[in-house]
Amino acid sequence: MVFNAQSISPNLFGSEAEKVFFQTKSILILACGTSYHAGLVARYWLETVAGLPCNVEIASEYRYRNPIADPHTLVVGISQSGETADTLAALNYAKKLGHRYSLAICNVPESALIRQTDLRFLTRAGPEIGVASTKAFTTQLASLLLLTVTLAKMRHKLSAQDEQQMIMTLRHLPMALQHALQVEPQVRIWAESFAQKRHALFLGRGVHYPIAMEGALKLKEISYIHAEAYAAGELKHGPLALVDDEMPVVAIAPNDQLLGKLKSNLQEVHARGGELYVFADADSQIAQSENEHVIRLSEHAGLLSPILHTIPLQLLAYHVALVKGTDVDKPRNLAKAVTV
Ligand code: F1P
Repeated sequence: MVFNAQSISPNLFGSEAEKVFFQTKSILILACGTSYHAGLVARYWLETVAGLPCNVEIASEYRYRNPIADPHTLVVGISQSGETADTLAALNYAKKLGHRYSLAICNVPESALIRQTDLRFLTRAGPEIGVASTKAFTTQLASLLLLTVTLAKMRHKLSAQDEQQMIMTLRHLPMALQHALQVEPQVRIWAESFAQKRHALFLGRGVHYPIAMEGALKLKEISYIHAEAYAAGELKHGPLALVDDEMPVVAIAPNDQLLGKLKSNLQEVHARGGELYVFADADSQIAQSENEHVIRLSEHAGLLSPILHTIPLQLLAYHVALVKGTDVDKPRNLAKAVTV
């Protein structure tokens, strides 16, 4: 994605965008797989920064429900390929129900999704060679953050000073991602022991819960390890029964306001003899111990944190796949674009 703006404007999303954004009172996001996880992250941003109600639906299920449409709801379709049949069908269904305007966040300019939507934001991540979305995911997140900031600005939720701060934050993203990539040698060591496992649990809270979901999906897709993600507070409602020394538990533990709560969930894993693999920030108050391994990114990155915490999770899936000798670019049974 190319972002050189001095100020953030609706024009980033096409010439019609200003008119549509002024009328927008809520957001409906439709997507599948990794793109769905990007939508779940965006919901936190849209609610918190732009003060907009937001609903995120799995596109493959949406058309089997009878939701109430609202012409002031902007429908956002997210898709790397822009050819995912369920996402296209869900957008059509939303239109039929009475939703008026749609926006595509997509990587492929000539795709069906781009043709069928009113507004568009091209992520320009370059071709995704592998089947599993990786750079498409981080660019989708960056695009959704830009959308959030644009809507927040138009809704007067952002002062000029806040906007400048946000632009600085977005400009800082490439460098912050470079730093995040530096944890690769540590992740490679973890991958050796993960490759021996058959199952894994991923835990996150708040905006990092969908990041845990994406980490689990990547491990499944390219390493063929059964992985499930839970909101950490859900542990005691069932999954805790699975925890033993054969079940690695990966936790996303940034230094945010939910860290204290997350730590008490991790304590429950500890007490059952589980082995913890924690992705923390440099300033997260988390101590390494015999059964608790910690990899730290740089200091807590605020709104950018979910984007940065994606990197070590993608690296983990990648290195486990390399150790296991699976094909990282062409995982069995999966297609790049699911067009049926
Ligand atoms: C959705 C998706 C990808 C996944 C795989 C199959 O694709 O589920 O997230 O990695 O490629 O399709 P898209 O709608 O984002 O192109």
